[in-house]
Amino acid sequence: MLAYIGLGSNLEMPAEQIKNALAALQQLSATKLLKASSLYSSPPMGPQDQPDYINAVALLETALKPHDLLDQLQKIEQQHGRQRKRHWGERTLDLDILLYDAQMIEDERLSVPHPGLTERAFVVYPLLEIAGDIPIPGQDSLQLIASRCPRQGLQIVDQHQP
Ligand code: ROI
Repeated sequence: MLAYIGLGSNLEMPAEQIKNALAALQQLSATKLLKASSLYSSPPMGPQDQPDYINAVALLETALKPHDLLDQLQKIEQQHGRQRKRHWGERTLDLDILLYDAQMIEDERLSVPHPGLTERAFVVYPLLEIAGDIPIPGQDSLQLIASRCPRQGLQIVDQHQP
């Protein structure tokens, strides 16, 4: 199965947090890291009195089922000292399942496709970089979503080295 993961951090050397998280994804059992986007910076969405974020998107090939993958992602967040100070506030590391194959999942733990996927430039543009014009279940194509999504101050900080 193919899963796209969103990564975000705005505490404790965010770029390092993202790179370490990508290394941890590479170590997951029954999983291969197929692609990672560049690192992007953006002003916070939500309360403005917090540092800018670093975001990226990764593509995994995985045999883990969605909820098992979520367990593993939450374990990585904890191992990397996840702190969350307030709702929509600063965090050390955030890992979200954006897409899991063409599945639509809606329960108390998971919303896939991730609901932020259509409005958040820091998800849309990194995803577009590695996925191109993929279909999003229940939504318009990513290209069309991007064409309607302002960049919201999003900038590439670390061009992906192939
Ligand atoms: N804002 C940006 N720019 N990037 C994020 O990853 C991010 N994550 C969040 C909230 C607090 C909504 N704002 C964000 O969870």
